[in-house]
Amino acid sequence: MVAAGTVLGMGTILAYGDHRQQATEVDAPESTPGPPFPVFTRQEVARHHSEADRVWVTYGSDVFDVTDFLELHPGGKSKILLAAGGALEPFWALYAMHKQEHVLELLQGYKVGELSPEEPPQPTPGDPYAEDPPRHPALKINTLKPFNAEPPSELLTENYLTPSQLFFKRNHLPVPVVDPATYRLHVRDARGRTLSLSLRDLKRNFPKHKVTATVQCAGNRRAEMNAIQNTNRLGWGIGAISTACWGGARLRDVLVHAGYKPSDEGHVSFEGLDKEPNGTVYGASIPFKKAMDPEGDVLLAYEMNGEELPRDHGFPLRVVVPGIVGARNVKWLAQISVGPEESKSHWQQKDYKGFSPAVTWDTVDFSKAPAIQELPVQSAITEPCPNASITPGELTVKGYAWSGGGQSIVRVDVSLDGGKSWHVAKLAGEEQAPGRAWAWKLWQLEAIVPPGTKELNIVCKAVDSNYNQQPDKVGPIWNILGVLNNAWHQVSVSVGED
Ligand code: HEM
Ligand SMILES: Nc1nc2c(c(=O)[nH]1)N[C@H]1C(S)=C(S)[C@@H](COP(=O)(O)O)O[C@H]1N2
Ligand SMILES: [Mo]
Repeated sequence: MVAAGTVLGMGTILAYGDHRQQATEVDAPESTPGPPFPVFTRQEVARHHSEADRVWVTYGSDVFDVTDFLELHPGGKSKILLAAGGALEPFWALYAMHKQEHVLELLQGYKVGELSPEEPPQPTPGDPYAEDPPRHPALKINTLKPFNAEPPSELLTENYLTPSQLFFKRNHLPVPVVDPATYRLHVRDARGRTLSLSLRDLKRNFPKHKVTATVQCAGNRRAEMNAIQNTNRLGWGIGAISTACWGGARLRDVLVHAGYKPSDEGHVSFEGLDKEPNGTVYGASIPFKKAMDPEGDVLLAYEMNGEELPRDHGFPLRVVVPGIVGARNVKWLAQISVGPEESKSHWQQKDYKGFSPAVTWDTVDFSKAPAIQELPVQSAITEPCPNASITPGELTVKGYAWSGGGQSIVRVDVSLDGGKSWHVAKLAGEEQAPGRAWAWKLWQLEAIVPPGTKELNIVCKAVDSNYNQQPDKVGPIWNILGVLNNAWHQVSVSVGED
């Protein structure tokens, strides 16, 4: 029971001291016999997910009421609240510094009960999603079936490489079950034959290449478009974007092996193993030029953040097309072909295209707009969260910025007054070669909020290496598909008394 607070800042030591005294009065450590704890089900725990209902969490089979610890948490209140009503394990797996004796001891002080033994969940018979993998509870779910979810803003820019479990997930169909031993990638070669490559062939016969690249869905930030006029499509927040270090064979090497030459032309089409009930598979294509470009860094990835590709992200193999819209990064890759035409797939032809705000479902002509490939310059504020209440004094504003096509981010401008005056944020992230800046920059601004301020309207906009900037308003770029929202991101917060 020695000073758990010694690793903490001065301010918190006192608070911890107070708490620990109380804790030793109420709690019954293992050594002290006491009355047995009440028993709760997971459902009962789940009801305690907000301060109003008290905040409960579980660890192992113990239940804790940590409401009184929220303000004392060195990692901040908003982070504990992400685990409210559920288990700490998936969060502490990401923030493993919690697995220290002083943290566990501190937690014991808040014990209020134990979990009742539970029945394992029964799968619904005939559910095509029954084989979907387990997911991290912090993900904000857009739709469960198919699974579409994004990391909460509070965690999105905590790491330069998004932990794979928190990486946004955008599935159009159930996650296919693939046996890596019998898996084969089929490549239509230059002479019209089909090459069949095992995972081992891909790993052994082609050099392994690693690329840090950001993937962004064209629908990122659609919620802001839906607020103007509903598109009735997934209301993504600012989190349909994430960054990973991908490892795999270069697509270029595989195409050369299949007899293609850099002077060839056309499109490279990809098909996934995920199927609609009628047998239609997910598909998309990219220009042959991008696929063959020695500086294009297009990968057939079998690794994500140094580990085997997770099932949600395309196990055992996916395409990673740096700088290009997420939709072309085909997961669970089954087949590659080269031809004069783009992929015939619905997702290449009838989706993921940009239109004028004037175009309606009655007037839309999909043949008139090019398929989205490189995405425009983008940025968003991840901290503070919208409608947060802050205090005067020091304020840290955080976010991400990224541009498509390998353009780097040269600057992020941040305003605290809705765009009247501006500050330049500090950028952080991997330095990547010009034209090959595939990964985002995280940015941060330290500002002072003067006393007497009532509210802040925080705005950010990024500038890429082509000096392209984000448009100021969402309205004029609204479109029926709700794609390509890269307007200035705005977050309003109220400022309370210090
Ligand atoms: C009741 C649950 C929790 C308790 C008792 C707790 C306790 C603590 C303690 C004692 C520390 C300081 C550790 C040290 O420096 O040795 C800490 C740090 C931290 N915690 Fe938690 N934590 C809880 C839940 C969470 C959750 C759910 C998250 C994330 C979603 C989280 C994120 C963090 C982070 C990011 C830090 C590092 C802060 C910094 O170093 O700036 N914690 N926590
Ligand atoms: N086979 C297959 N590939 C796919 C998809 C899919 O549904 N099936 N979704 C696409 C879309 S729209 C996006 S934005 C990215 C998302 O990748 P992630 O889930 O790894 O974040 O995968 C793309 N590749
Ligand atoms: Mo997407």
